[in-house]
Amino acid sequence: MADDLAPVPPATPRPLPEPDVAREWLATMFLIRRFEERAGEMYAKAKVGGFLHLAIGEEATIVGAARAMRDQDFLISTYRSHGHALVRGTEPERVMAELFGREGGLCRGRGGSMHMFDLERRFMGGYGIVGGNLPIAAGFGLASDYLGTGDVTVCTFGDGASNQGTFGETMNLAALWSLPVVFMVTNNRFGMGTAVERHSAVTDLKVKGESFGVPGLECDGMDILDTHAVMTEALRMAREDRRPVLVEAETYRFRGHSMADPEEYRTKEEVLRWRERDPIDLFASRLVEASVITPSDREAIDAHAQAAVDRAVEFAEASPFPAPESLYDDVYVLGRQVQGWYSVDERSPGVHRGEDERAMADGTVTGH
Ligand SMILES: Cc1ncc(C[n+]2csc(CCOP(=O)(O)OP(=O)(O)O)c2C)c(N)n1
Ligand SMILES: [Mg+2]
Repeated sequence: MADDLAPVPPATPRPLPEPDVAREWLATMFLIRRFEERAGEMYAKAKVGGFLHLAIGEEATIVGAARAMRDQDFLISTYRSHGHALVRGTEPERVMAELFGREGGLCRGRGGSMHMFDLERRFMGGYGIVGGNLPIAAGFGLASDYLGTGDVTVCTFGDGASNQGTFGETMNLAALWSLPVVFMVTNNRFGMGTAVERHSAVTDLKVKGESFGVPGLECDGMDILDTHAVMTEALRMAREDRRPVLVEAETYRFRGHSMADPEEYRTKEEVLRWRERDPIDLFASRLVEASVITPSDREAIDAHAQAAVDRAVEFAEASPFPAPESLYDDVYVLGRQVQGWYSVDERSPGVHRGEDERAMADGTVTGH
């Protein structure tokens, strides 16, 4: 890959937030980093089944985006989503136990690494299908509009996913229906082993929504301050101007695509060059320079993250596997358990679109 693709820091450094806020951002990036490292170790020890995709190197995109959101906003991501659960406040114990396939996991061990889901914290998953989360995000946006809330959905996906048919379809409807969704393309330079310039005719990914009517912004995804500032503006546009926005975050994953990646498509030197802009080191150094923290505070914050991850592994180890007879629990939806779209009817009085169809489904109306 060419040197000129390395990210350039923003010309004017962004201002720091309040010290307590800055410390929390750093602590959360450390938590994600240490969690991911340990998850990788546990995978190597065969404690984790299925696939495992780590977001090491991408922490600023996760924390910068999530901290620009309100609690009631929706977040939806991909199979690289442990950090998205953690940043929304899901306990590391439950995320680790989910990786281990245990009963104490976030989805009772049913989802595994790729299918985290925490409705209470409005983290809407965890999807294994590349580009599969975009139309779902548009659905959340439509629901927010329909219900008249001010909630915004943030949808993260990769550079590779921007080539999927779902990308164009979703951009079109999101713009046509003015949906309050921020689409964040996490450009980590590769879709598996294929570099962005080999998989996308247009490599300036922020412009890929423009012909559909979705404006694009861009941030330095290695810089949490820049990511947060740009995402704050994107969320404002979605919430106040009622329109979708596409934000390209320039980042890099320091590890392979998944644990099964021999990384033959890039050189060690390239990875090292990007590691010089490690998002955690960049932010921690800035905080030390500004005397917000001391070097020993940094160590303490890191140690705290490591202790949280130790507890998560202990919890996961101690949690039982689901009972074999529970295999089919939560798989089939039976009869009237189906709530689906017509639950909208039950939230407010009066006649709604779809009411007739519901009656038809019940057999109380025979059709028109
Ligand atoms: C529809 C579909 N096609 C292919 C795959 C296999 N696959 C899994 S991840 C991936 C690469 C996606 O790259 P990108 O969107 O850049 O996200 P990243 O993994 O870099 O975060 C592919 C091709 C899949 N999961 N779903
Ligand atoms: Mg990618």
